[in-house]
Amino acid sequence: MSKMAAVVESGEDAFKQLFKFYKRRKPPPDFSDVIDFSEHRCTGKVVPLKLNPSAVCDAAAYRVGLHPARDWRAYGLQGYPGFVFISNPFRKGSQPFWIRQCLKTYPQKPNVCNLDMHMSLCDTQDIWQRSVHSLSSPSLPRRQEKSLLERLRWVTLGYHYNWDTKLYSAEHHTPFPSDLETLSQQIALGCGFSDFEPQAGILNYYRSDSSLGIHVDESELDHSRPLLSFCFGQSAVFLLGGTQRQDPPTAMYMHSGDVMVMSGQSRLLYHAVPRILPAPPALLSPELQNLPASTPPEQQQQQQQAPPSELEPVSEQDWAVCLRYIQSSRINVTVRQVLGAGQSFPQR
Ligand SMILES: O=C(O)CCC(=O)C(=O)O
Ligand SMILES: [Mn+2]
Repeated sequence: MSKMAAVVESGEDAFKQLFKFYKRRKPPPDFSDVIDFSEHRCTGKVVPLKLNPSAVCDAAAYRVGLHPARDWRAYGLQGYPGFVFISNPFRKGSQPFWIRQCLKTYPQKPNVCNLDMHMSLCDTQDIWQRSVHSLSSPSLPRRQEKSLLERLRWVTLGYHYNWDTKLYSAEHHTPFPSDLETLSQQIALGCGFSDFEPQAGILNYYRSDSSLGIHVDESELDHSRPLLSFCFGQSAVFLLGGTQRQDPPTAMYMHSGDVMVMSGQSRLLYHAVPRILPAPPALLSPELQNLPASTPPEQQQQQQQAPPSELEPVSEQDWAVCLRYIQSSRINVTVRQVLGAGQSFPQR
């Protein structure tokens, strides 16, 4: 019997126990039951999934940094209909753009972040500018205070999720970023959702000792729409459970660039992130090759031959800050449709 099986059999609440098992530091847990989709092996519960590549135009995918949809490696899990795992569909050199958006652009106003809860508008006006100095100077002595970027835990986009009431509202809304909207729609199209409307986003920023507790995302009013999840930076163990909080979960790794779709019968499953893990170098380093604005002439020529991309180049200075951040942190972006077609918020 594996160590994990012994743990599960010892009590009723299998999810809680496995969460604690993977969160444990000393002694470190046995990770051998964690599914790794990057190994491209369809063993155990893992099944290859046929997506709908003809629904995604190659040029549209290219513009947001994705490979053509026919090259996406998609997997499902037996017992989890509607769950789709796409193993890093991003082209090399495109993750830096999305990482920079998550760290420099999306935390800006009018978006909302955890720092707004206890700081003045003026102090959270430019999180990036106020953090770059300490994050780009590796030789600085040990700092007393963490930079704002290091204290960033979440950002909300579009209909802003209210963490206290667990509700969205018509009143608390700002425009959803159009680049993230386009990226999400390409992924949704490939998964057979032609009318997905990204209306709310939650960005979670994890340090190496962070975790995310067991929960279901049920605040959206239309559960027939998929929930999309994008990962960047360090890896994580993700636990996908059942419709009951105590149902035993399946553990899987999420690496940088991986995309997960929870739809259909898997849209309302319990899930959690018990652990952040160092990314295997082979999975992260090649993905983080930035193609900066000042690319050498021969490479520029190669880029000119490629179709136009909406991804604005990331400057070397910005990338140095992102790289330093991402070397010890993970960013997760979930994109949600809150309202169905023609639906509105109930009157309160
Ligand atoms: O970080 C993750 O992979 C999961 C995030 C999540 O479940 C959420 O934001 O609701
Ligand atoms: Mn969630």
